[in-house]
Amino acid sequence: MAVTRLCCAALLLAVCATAMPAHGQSLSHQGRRLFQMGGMMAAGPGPAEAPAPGPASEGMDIALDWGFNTYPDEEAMVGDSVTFNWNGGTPHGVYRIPDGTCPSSFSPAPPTMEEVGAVAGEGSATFKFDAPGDYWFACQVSGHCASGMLVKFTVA
Ligand SMILES: [Cu+2]
Repeated sequence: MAVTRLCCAALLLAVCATAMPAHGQSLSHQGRRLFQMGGMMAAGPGPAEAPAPGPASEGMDIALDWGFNTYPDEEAMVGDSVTFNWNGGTPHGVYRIPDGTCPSSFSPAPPTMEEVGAVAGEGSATFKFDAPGDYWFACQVSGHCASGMLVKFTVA
């Protein structure tokens, strides 16, 4: 997409320069501006390149800084998702657990007990709520759940 835009800008520059040679000075000025715009689009890894957010019915993403915090209960709608982000160097992960009790060990038992994000020094893990109900998530690193890495979502 970005490359296509850049080509369009370059093509437009060429067409303008060819079609109206009498005003070469100002056109080359405009052409340069167009080219710069194209370059900005090509270089933009940020918001300009991100897909447009969909309608509300497609759900929103709730971002959580995942660490040794105390998390208030959260609410979400079916179709929403939560994204846990951590990069503090302390290894963390994300595990869905059946209830608000920190498990003594973390091993998969779908659907209410499953790994959402593997343990890593930094990471990002997303879980999408596809049904109403209560969802709990905890960090599966030993002791972290008891230290506050536990959050409840009520999904309607
Ligand atoms: Cu942790």
